[in-house]
Amino acid sequence: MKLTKQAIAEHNESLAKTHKKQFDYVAESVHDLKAVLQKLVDFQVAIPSWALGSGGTRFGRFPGGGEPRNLEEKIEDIGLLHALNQSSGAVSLHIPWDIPKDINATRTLAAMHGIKFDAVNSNTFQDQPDQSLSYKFGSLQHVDKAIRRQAIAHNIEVIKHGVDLGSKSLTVWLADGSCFPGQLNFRKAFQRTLESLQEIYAALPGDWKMFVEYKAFEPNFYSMTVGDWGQSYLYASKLGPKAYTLVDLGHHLPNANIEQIVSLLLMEDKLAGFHFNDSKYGDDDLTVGSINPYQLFLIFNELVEGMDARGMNHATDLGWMIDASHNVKDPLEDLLQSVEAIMIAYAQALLVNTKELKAAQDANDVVKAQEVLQTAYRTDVRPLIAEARKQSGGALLPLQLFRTLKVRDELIKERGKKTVATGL
Ligand SMILES: [Mn+2]
Repeated sequence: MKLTKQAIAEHNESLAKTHKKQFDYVAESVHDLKAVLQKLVDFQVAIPSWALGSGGTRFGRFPGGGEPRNLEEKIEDIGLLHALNQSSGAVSLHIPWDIPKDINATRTLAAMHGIKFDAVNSNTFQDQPDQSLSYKFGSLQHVDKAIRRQAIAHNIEVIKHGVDLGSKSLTVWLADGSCFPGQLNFRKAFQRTLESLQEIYAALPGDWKMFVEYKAFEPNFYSMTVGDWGQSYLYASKLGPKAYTLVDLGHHLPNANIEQIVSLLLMEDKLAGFHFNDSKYGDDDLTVGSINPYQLFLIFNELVEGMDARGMNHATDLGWMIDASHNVKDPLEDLLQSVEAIMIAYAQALLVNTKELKAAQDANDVVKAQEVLQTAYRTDVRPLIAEARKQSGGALLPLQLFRTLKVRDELIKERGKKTVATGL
């Protein structure tokens, strides 16, 4: 299905009057409106290739129909999202679930939709049918050198696919760890993992980055070999300047102060970027901003403050990706909501009065500091985001237009009711 410019124009026209009223109201209080809008226009969030189908749990999966059957259809789906919100101009590919069959055709198709290739992701957390050795007891940490070799070779192959596509980074998430006390020598597991990562690091092209993602628990329930930001930071520091720590919002223990982690990693120039999602209990992979939007705002506040302190480009100097799955929602609707939540948090962070905040901090005026932050957080910035979208050719209300045009019904007509996408 292709979304026409005319459909978007008609939708925007029908909402023009209401939008103008709402936009004018909020715009009046925004300092340097033009710059804020431009930052919102520039900001792009990569969509993971594994999130375009219905997600499942180990108990079951309930596909909703019309799911993309191959990489081409996944790129088309992201094209739809991007046409609607103009903020989803990248895809993060998972190998081996989404290996391009014809590189040139894949690149051309993506370019047609204005989609770039963000970080490529390796997978040593499950065994593939054609794989000779098992990752049951880990991959890069494994006691058996032959298994480590296989996992290293896979990561190097992923880099090669990424080079062909024009990606610039490799994300390594390891399920490695142990389920029971005594199963693993922590120190030796760390050393083996480091040595394996060093071999992968050595295969990175000069302008590439390696993102080392951490996770507190699951699938291993006693220890994870890259279990928190400290461990990831250790690997990234020992590996060298091209290695960074990737923060996945769902990969922390409950109540972790993620914004503080982000602030310090950024200060040390070791923050790779994000896997956005939200959670109530653990790695729930829920829609971004659905549970704790204030935390998301506080994270963006640290990002904006920290990136500005280092003179970084908000749009391009860190990796922005969604990593979520949707068990009961239409995946495309969920992704529209997720991108919107990210844009809202970013816009609110751009509105923080940094001068007032600094003055309050220097004066130990705790009440004022809270007021400054919450004034920004409680501003309804949705018309600003809608305006930025309109200026880039997107829809004022992407989700509404998605439903009006009955996009899912069209996709079911094209692809069938029983299609299943590869992914989580
Ligand atoms: Mn992740």
